[in-house]
Amino acid sequence: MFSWTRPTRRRLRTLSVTGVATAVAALTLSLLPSFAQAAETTLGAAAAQSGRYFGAAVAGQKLGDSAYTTILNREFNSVTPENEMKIDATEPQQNNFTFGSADRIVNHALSRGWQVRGHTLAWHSQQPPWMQSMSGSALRQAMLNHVTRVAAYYRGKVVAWDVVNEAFADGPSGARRDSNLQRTGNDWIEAAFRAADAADPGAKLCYNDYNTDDWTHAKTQAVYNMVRDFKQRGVPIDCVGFQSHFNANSPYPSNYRTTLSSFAALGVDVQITELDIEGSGSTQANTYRNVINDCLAVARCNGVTTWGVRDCDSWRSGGTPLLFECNGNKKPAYTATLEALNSATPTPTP
Ligand code: 9MR
Repeated sequence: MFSWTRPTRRRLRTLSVTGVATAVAALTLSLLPSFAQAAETTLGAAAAQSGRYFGAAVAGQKLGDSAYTTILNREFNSVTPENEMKIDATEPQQNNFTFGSADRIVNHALSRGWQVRGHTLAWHSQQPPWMQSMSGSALRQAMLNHVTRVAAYYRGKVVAWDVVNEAFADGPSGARRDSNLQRTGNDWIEAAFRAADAADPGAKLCYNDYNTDDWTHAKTQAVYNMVRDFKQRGVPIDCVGFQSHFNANSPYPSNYRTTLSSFAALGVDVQITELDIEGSGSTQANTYRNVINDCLAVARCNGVTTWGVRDCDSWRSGGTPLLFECNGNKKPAYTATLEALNSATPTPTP
């Protein structure tokens, strides 16, 4: 008699087989993959088992593509508008706010009971021309007005905002990134967080960045020190987003889990906000599995968003970094991600 039971998951069955040892082994091996997927069959439902969400960056113009929405609607339960909530999209002329493109995505999500991550209120990039040419106190006021108006408009609809995006420099300096916003004064980031808090007290307020995945990097440490300082001084910050765009030049680091847990220990949620991993086959699948397992190991890592749905939807489509082929087929990376999510304990434990 051979009996195999996966220890932690509900709704998994016990396999009992009699017979010669080789036949048992062969049968077991052939059944393992399907048993590993047996708990839930979509990413969103699998993530929900441990109280997490699984999201995708959504491009509004693709909502008319039924091949795209079939996958989106089946697999995901959170969205981040890929470009539609950025400053150039929502305030193309100063004090003239346009929310139509973002609303289309928000309504698609909310009508299905999904979450929305807002991206992003204050950023050096994708500023409309009027803002690019501003400086000093006029720019500071314009930035705060933007944060206030957009966060207030989406009050109650956006679960978490990337209040400030990519404000630190790459490389060994650990310095702030130079930008027109930074030149308004070093306190521009906390000013943006306070404005967002006043406009939408119920939203989780996140700082979001890339190349902050390796715990030893100066940029990671600089963001960590800022978040620790904010928590100590009572600046309203609730979460840190790790974009996690991984490729040969910016590889998944073996200390990623240390990074996530160290930030979480400061008393903030951590979220994987723009995940994509260039590559293919089992190598790519294994890295996706590692990333998901790292998140699952940290109680305050409460969700994952991939930066797009299919490879051809990606900003780096040549690197085939996502979970679905362009024809909609699930990749090995999808299976690895689903298996990892299905292996999580039912609710995050501290
Ligand atoms: O995916 C976005 C792409 O469509 C835009 O052209 C680009 C413009 O800056 O922004 C991309 O999204 C970025 C995100 O807003 C912030 N982190 C890096 C993402 C990839 O460049």
